[in-house]
Amino acid sequence: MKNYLYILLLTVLIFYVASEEEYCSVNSKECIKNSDDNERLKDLDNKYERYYKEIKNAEDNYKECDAKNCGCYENVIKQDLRIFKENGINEELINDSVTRGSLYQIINKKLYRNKVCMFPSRCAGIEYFLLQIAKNMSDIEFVINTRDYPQSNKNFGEPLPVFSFSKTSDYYDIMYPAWSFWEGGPAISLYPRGLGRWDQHRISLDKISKTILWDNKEAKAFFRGSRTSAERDNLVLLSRKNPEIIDAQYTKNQAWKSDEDTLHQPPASEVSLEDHCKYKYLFNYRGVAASFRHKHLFLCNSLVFHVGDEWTEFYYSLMKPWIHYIPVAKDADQRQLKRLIEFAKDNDSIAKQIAQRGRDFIWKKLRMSDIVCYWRKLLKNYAKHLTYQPILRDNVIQIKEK
Ligand SMILES: *[C@@H]1O[C@H](CO)[C@@H](O)[C@H](O)[C@H]1NC(C)=O
Ligand SMILES: *[C@@H]1O[C@H](CO)[C@@H](O)[C@H](O)[C@H]1NC(C)=O
Ligand SMILES: CC(=O)N[C@H]1CO[C@H](CO)[C@@H](O)[C@@H]1O
Repeated sequence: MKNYLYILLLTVLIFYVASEEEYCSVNSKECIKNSDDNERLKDLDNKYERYYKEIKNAEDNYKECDAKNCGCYENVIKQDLRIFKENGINEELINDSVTRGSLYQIINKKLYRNKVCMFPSRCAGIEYFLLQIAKNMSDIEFVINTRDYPQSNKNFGEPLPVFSFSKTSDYYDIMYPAWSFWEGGPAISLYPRGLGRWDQHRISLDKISKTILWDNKEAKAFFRGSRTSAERDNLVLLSRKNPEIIDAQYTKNQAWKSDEDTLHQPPASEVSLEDHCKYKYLFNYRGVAASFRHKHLFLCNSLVFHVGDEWTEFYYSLMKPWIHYIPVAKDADQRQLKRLIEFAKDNDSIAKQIAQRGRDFIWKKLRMSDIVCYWRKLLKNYAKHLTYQPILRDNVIQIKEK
């Protein structure tokens, strides 16, 4: 009997969710479907009031950081290392971390690493930067995790000084600039050697953004990516219903077997980063961890809708919702997604301004020189926490410039 009730309740609930659009037009003041134009405008003032307040609030509290000497990111480094401040990092702690990644050493201005790297092109993408700063670094050793997922969970075991490119607030990991700034990013058919060369993408995206100016962009929301997380489903489903304002489709990934893996429709073809710039509104979703798409989208000078705020890279916390991007709750339903897009469409000057600020942040504060600077500052600060003098280990190989 209990089971029966439960199933009945579930059925009603599913029906209710599925028919939400129809329900809301009857009951909700916020729903604009079926209402005449006058009412629609009156409604819009109310429904956007919250967004105006958020923007005003964000602008009142925003302070531009000083990009000189990668100063914007000093607090990120401080915060990540804080947990090791009291007791420092001893050799035992490093030994405990070794299984979580690749052990690197800088000894006598030379760079060394364990013989085996789990993802060689990711290690190469990291070593490109390490080689530049090794020349001016005291003797240190550290463990770099090249997997997507962070390693030192706050709920299990002692804090481990493991470097990871992305994390949530549940992890102690020390963030470092991802390998994909140079090489080893996701390999899709458009980027068969793996996304990398941030220096080159910066320039090509900037060029495109200057040929497709804001007023010439299509006032449409756009997303292309594989179904790495179901968080993306709502936008894709909404796009199927409202193709005139959204083009969000799933592409294949390596695990693709049938249309089921692209939410019961054939996979769409991949779209280059540059071709994203044709659209005014670009959605960024996390993947397994933070998405490598993120920084690229901003350089289109399009408005970024950034979904979820859990997964971060080292530079994310300096970018503020409503200043640099439109924040979207990770569990936003279709109605909420649609409303945010309509807000941007109806308020073009606001949308354009946020897009510009987002672009300016990435263009001026996330340069290749900032990445090198971040690595240097990170390792210099990390070095202060080591409680011992590292010596060259057995089983390491020297990494040399290619
Ligand atoms: C750490 O590991 C190295 C290499 O296995 C070993 O020589 C060293 O004694 C270990 N140090 C500590 C404190 O356990
Ligand atoms: C090397 O480090 C020292 C001390 O931190 C600093 O004074 C010097 O400018 C650095 N040199 C280079 C080339 O970065
Ligand atoms: C600043 C701005 O563009 N505000 C507009 C937002 O959208 C509503 C509804 O279309 C307009 O009334 C505002 O003027």
